[in-house]
Amino acid sequence: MIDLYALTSPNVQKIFLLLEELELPYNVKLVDVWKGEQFLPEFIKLNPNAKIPVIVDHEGPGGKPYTVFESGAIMLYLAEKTGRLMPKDMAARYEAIQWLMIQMTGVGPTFGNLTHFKRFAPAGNDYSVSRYQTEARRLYDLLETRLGASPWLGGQEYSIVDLATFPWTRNHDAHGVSWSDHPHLARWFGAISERAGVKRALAKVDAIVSSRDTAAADDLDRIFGRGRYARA
Ligand SMILES: N[C@@H](CCC(=O)N[C@@H](CS)C(=O)NCC(=O)O)C(=O)O
Repeated sequence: MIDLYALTSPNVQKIFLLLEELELPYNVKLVDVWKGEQFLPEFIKLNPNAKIPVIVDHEGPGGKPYTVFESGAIMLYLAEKTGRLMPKDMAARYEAIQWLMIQMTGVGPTFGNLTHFKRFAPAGNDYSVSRYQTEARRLYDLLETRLGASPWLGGQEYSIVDLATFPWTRNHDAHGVSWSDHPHLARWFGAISERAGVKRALAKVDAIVSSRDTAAADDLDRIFGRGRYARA
């Protein structure tokens, strides 16, 4: 059995998607990051970086419990554990890993910062909005070009790379990007959306009640490292 420490954000959605796709049994343990539960000592023991997602695999290597944090590492771990959703051939596998790294280091941080500056930051951050909007558009175009040359983001096979990137593209409208001028992304997004495991995962995420929209000013200051929490 696997424990998944989670709430609703895209990095967490990735792991719901993967666990459902792999049909592995798991328990969801909610960590309300909007209330600061990621900073509780018992959670820091699981992830010193104080972020979700985290998994605890009670049948880890050697039959012992094993904890994994960082969504990309969790996906690689579950792919290796099951022998699924990553190419077996080394060259193909490293091609996929390169695109996984683009999601982890480019798509996730850029789209996340774009949402932050558009939705949560006080007004007057035009430079930041412009910087992240421009980089987000560049990354959408990169994914479009990739999917024009390859059926899936990782290469010839559907893989964890598709499941890692998909949740970040669900907000493409809010990112100011339309599928009408990204036909390859539209084809890819539609195909993933139709998968049974993806539908099950998104239904589970939708059923989780997050306190994001009701968070108090101090809760927002804590998660965003501002106000009395700022260290600048
Ligand atoms: N690189 C990490 C990022 C994880 C992350 O940013 N998690 C967010 C939710 S999506 C979180 O826990 N935020 C709480 C905080 O920053 O205090 C991963 O991919 O797992």
